[in-house]
Amino acid sequence: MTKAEAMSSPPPDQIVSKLQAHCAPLGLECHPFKVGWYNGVVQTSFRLPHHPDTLALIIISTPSMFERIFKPFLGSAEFQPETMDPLDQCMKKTFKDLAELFEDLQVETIHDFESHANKRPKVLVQTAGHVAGAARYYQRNDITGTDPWGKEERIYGVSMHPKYGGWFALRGVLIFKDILVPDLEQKEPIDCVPTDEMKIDVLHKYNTCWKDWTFREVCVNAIKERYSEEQKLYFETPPKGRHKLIMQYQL
Ligand code: B12
Repeated sequence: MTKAEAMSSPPPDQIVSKLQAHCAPLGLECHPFKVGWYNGVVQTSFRLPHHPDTLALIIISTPSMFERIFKPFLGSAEFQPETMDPLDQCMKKTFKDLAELFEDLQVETIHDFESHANKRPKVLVQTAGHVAGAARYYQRNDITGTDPWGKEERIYGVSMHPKYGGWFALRGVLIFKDILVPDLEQKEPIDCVPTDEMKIDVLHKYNTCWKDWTFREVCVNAIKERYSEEQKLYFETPPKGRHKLIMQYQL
């Protein structure tokens, strides 16, 4: 970046507050982090190729995203049935719109569903959400006592949000390639699954019976909002059967 470009960039605080203001009415949250915080914990193969002080934001969908942007998107001319997954299409458009708010800056968008040719995800959104202080990522090795699983068993980790418990998703990241934020302060994500017993419970439910929604309720904090019955029905329905629901939303 040249000196002139650096001088013309808006201050990082303004970038973050502008994005937060745009995200809130869409049922989205965004939380800033430094690429270096993320790269500091993931294996080399998952690292993002940017300066450690580069500004990035994790984008989270809260329960109201479904009604606020997804259903309206399905009724819009931009929706192209029979191409890619409808929600992925909606998120692609939304991320594009968010990036276009900063037309003078180089903004890279990476979605949760994007992977490299070798199938490795382009970004690990649970780790990004944790280092940004947005939603704590619980992994098997967070259990301080002995855990109930066999050594060889693969137990996937799960993120939990202080307001929404498990009723949210991590949709991807925006990376401001030219913006360095050496002074950004890291926030510890709130621990809403504090005991070993609760951690075992949430990991067990997430790994064995995620379809019944119960892992989403394991949280000591009062859950502020959950998915609507309509949203639950959409996600419970296998992708092949969703076109019927989509047609109903379009009426
Ligand atoms: C591949 C994938 C799957 C695979 C494999 C799961 C897995 N975790 O590997 C399968 C198909 C099984 C799957 C299933 C599901 N998935 Co899935 N999946 C993903 C995806 C695309 C990538 C995950 C991945 O490959 N990780 C790679 C491994 C190696 O990462 P890792 O174990 O976290 O290891 C890293 C960390 O340990 C980190 N690290 C090391 N030390 C430290 C220290 C700290 C402090 C931290 C923070 C990190 C850290 O470094 C490691 C990498 O080097 C993510 C989206 C994404 N892009 O991240 C969604 C995601 C994990 N899935 C999600 C969900 C909801 C599901 C399902 C419920 C189905 C669904 N979509 O509704 C089921 C539940 C699991 C089950 N019981 O089957 C959500 C989880 C939300 C949450 N609350 O956590 C995600 C984040 C998608 C999203 N949009 O929100 N999934």
